[in-house]
Amino acid sequence: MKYQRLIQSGKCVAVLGLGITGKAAVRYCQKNGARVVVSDSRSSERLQSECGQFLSDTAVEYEAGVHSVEFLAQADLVIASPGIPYDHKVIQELNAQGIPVVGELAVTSSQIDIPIVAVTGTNGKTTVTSLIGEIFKKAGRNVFVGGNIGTPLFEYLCGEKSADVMVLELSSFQLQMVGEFAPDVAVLLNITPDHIDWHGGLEGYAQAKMNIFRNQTAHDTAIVCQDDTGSMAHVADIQGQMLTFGRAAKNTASICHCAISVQHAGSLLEFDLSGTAMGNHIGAGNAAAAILATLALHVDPEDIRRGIREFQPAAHRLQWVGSSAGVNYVDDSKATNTGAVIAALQQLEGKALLIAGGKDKGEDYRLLRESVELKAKEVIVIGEAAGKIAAALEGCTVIRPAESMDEAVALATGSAQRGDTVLLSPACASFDMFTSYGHRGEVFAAAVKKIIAEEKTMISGGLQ
Ligand code: UMA
Repeated sequence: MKYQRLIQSGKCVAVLGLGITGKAAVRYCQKNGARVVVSDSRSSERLQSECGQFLSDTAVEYEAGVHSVEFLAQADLVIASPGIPYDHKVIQELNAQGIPVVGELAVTSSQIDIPIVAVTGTNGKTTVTSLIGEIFKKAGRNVFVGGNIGTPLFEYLCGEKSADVMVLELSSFQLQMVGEFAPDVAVLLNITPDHIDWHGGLEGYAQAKMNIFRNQTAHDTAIVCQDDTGSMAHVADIQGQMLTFGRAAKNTASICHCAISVQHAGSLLEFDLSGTAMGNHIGAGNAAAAILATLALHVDPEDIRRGIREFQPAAHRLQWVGSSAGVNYVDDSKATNTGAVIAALQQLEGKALLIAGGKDKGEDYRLLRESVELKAKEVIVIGEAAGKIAAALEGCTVIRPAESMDEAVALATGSAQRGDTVLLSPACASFDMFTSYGHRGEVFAAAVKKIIAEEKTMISGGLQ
């Protein structure tokens, strides 16, 4: 409520950053009668070319290429996009002047009167968020699925608001400024190093993640993974009812291969994942989290089983893209941190030809050494971080550089043998060579298809 009174007629709201969140924030604030101004770090030309239509449709006053205190101080409230570091100089200066700078969750949470499931973690959050959404749909619920997965909460609040339950994927960026946000069910999947440069260290990153539980009370549910040391090191302050999942039998949801046993309301529920997309080492943990979250909101176990059975995970997450001569090609372009790469390597059967690299996010690639030694026959390094990764993995396995994705796939294919997997799992952001991780995955898939087609041509040529 605190910030809502600053978003109305007679008030001015400044929106920092005109990306997906920023645009939705502008619409939301204008709908509520506030005057809105925008500040974006892009040059005036770029902002005009990328957002010209939006700027003229909304007729907002804006500054480009800079975030200046002089411009922003006209506002009663500043809404910052998630990608803007909370320790940005301008945010500190505005705070010093008593102008509140907040994130989307802090502004919107008081406007939501339906149950909220919030999901965070370094890896798996998009899959778990989508799976929970799918289960609610199977249970006949009208569910809004949003947050970091794509649709901002501001956008939901500008629309029909017809959902009866909400599932939000939340990044550490979004959790940085939560205000009074208190989800009914909060899920923390794991904490391993990611966005370290942005948060100034692992502890800062972990603290942001733990904000998902910060405003919960004993009536709320907190779900954590007992097997994840990064999460368990931080659970002492959790106020909600804590449910755990993991390999040990003592967990609320205990995982044994492809089966999950759940202690629920005095009885034991069994979930068999075999034959489903979740029927593997990583999938089982994600399914366990989704089962606990949906049971907490009273979904029928049969609807949960149906949701899991029919669930198809999103693209670029350990996505099989083809095979040739007994070699599998797997696109895990979404793996933009070391934890995700380790998880991918653990999950693979056989050996991997790992393609890694891209734009460095300040990761310590030495964390990959153990998994690489165990599972990777070779690492092909690409992009800006190629040298840093090669140095960190020196002595673990064969390391070879490649200039392009085509070359990386060709090198990996040349070394692969029957039963091996060529795995794109970069541990880095994509922006040095590609427009997004999705684009990187598509370029990988195109290179794979080209190689498979060439191999087929060679085989049929040889048979003639
Ligand atoms: N900008 C500035 N000043 C800065 C930095 C950025 O003005 O100092 C401007 C940029 O010009 C840009 C805009 O801010 O136009 C971008 O805003 P943003 O980076 O906050 O991103 P949005 O477009 O609002 O998208 C965000 C999430 N992006 C990030 O957190 C980086 C999207 O997650 C999310 O889908 C969307 O909100 C809706 O909730 C993407 C992501 O990469 C998928 N997330 C990271 C991840 O998953 O690892 C956290």
